[in-house]
Amino acid sequence: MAVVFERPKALIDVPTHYCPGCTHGIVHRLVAEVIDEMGIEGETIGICPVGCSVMAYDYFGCDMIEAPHGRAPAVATGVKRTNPDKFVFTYQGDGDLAAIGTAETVHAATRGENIVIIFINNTIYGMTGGQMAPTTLPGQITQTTPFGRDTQLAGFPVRVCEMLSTLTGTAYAHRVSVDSVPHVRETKKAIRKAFEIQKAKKGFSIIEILSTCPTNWGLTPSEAIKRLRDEMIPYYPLGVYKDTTEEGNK
Ligand SMILES: Cc1ncc(C[n+]2csc(CCOP(=O)(O)OP(=O)(O)O)c2C)c(N)n1
Ligand code: SF4
Repeated sequence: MAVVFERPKALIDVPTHYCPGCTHGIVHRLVAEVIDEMGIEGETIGICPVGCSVMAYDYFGCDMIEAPHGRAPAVATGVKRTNPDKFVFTYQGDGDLAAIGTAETVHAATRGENIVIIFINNTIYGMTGGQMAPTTLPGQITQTTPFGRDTQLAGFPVRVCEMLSTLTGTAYAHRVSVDSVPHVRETKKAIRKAFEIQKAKKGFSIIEILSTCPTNWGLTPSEAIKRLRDEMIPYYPLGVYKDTTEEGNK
C-alpha cells in the first residue's frame, strides 16, 4: 500500500507535551518536513525559546540549543556566525519574541543575520497560564485583562511582520496561518522558502504563523480554529510583507 502520510524523520518518535488541539505540533511537523526534504538534518541547528515550545529540543532530531527567554535571535546570531555553513533557525512564541525578546529580534533583523525565525503568534502567553501578550487582540480576555484588553491602558497589538518589513536587513517577512489545509500547505512553502533564502545567504527571514492556544483561550480545538480564522486573520492579514528575492522589492 502506498504511504501517503508519515512522521517526518527529523521529528523524534515521542509523544509531545502540547495540549490537544494546539497548533505547535502542526508547525513542528512542517519544519521537520522541510528539513527532511532539503536533506539537512545533520546540518541544522535549532534554537528553542522559553514558552510552551521550550522543550522543542526533545522533538526535533537535529541539534538544538536552549536560549534564555527572548534571546533566541542573539544565540542564533552567534551560532550562525561561527557555523556559517549550518542552517540555523529559532522557534519562538509571541511573549518570547515580541515582549522580552523585542530588542534581540529587531536588531538581528536590522543586522540582516542569515537566520530563519519561526514565530508562533497565538495572542497569549501559553506556558505561564494565559497572560496578555503584545499580540493580544483589543478586547481579548486573558488572565491579566479580565475585562478584555483595553487599548487605552495596554496599548495596541504589535504587528511583527509589518514592523520588521520596514528594516533594510530583513530579506523575507511572511505571515501565514494553520487554520485550514490550504493554509497549512502555504505555511510549509513559506518555511521552505525561508530555509532556501538562508542557503542562498540572502539574510534574515521571519515566518509569522497564526496559531491557537485552545487551553488558555478556554475553547475547544475546533472553536479555537474558528477564532483564529474569524478574529485573528482580520487583525493580522496574511501575506508576504517583504521579499527581497522578488524584483522591485528591495
Ligand atoms: C526572564 C523570564 N521572565 C519570565 C519568565 C516566565 N515565562 C515563561 S514562558 C513566558 C511566556 C511564554 O509565552 P509565549 O512566548 O507567547 O509562548 P507560548 O507559551 O504561548 O507558546 C513567560 C513570561 C521566564 N521564564 N523568564
Ligand atoms: S498552553 Fe496553549 S500554546 Fe501551550 S501547549 Fe497548551 S494549547 Fe498549546
